[in-house]
Amino acid sequence: MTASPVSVLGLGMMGSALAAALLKAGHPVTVWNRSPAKTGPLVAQGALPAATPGDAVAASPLVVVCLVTNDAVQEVLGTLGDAVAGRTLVNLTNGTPAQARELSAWATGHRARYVDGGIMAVPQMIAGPHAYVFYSGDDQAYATHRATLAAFGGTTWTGTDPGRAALHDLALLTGMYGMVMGVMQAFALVRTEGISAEQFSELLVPWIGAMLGGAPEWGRAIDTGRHLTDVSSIAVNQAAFPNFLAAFREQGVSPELFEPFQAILDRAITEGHAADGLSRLAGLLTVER
Ligand code: FVH
Repeated sequence: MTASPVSVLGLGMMGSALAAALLKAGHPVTVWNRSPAKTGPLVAQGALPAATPGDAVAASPLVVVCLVTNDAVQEVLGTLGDAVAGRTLVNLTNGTPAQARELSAWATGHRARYVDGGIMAVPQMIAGPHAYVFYSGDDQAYATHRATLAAFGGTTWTGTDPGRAALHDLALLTGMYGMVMGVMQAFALVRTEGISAEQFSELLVPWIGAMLGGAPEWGRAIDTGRHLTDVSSIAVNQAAFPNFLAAFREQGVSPELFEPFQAILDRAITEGHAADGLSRLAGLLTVER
């Protein structure tokens, strides 16, 4: 059976990796990029270049979009109008749940099917064993094209609400950025005394891994609303935290990433949660919308 044609809009680092994976899986691939020079390497691998986004969309029933931001996606899709009718758009651009829902409504209004996605991989990981993508939106379109999308890596369906994939993507990346902030602060701190960051990472990696092992327990506490702890209370953390901010200042390291954490620990105490574990913070972070 011939593999079905796919068009890819956007040949940045990620879009190029996606197009290459589709070619490798045997699909006829049409590519479009705002700066045409980026089509060169893909054309050398067998892709067909499209002069306009409209030409690319006309070439395939499945159109994968991977641009820098949602604004860029809106700009490009806005030029297409009804040319998208009958097509399935799979948008793998980073965005918010609300943006995904808006694009889905736009696609429906133009008689296209919409699937949103969140890529859990860097370009070099695409088509490898550890890459996967969250998907949400039109379940029939997803079912039709799932085997094709598997060229990128694992496929994880998160539901028919188009915003669900972005929510999962952003939540996982939020955990990652929290880790990046802590790791960079730790490196900045040890470097003030001439300790090698690479050497220190040998202590940091197992420590963070061990601490992260507590996540399921925090999750259980958050789900059940039972935050009382005999391990590490908010009171003990709030009492110790000024030492961190003081040490950062003494050592010549900016406290700007960590001051907000002191603020929320202080609020937790003020609001009567001294005896609770850190799992209580998730609830305190929930605000009206
Ligand atoms: N790279 C990564 O590690 C992450 C992994 C997880 C997913 N992200 C998201 O993927 C989207 C694309 O990221 P990227 O790495 O491909 O980004 P760039 O290499 O910077 O390529 C950006 C492409 O967007 C095109 N573009 C920008 N503005 C416009 C516009 N106004 N109209 C049309 N196209 C536009 C750009 O075109 P050009 O500059 O080459 O002409 C590139 O094709 C992103 O959401 C990540 O968060 C990647």
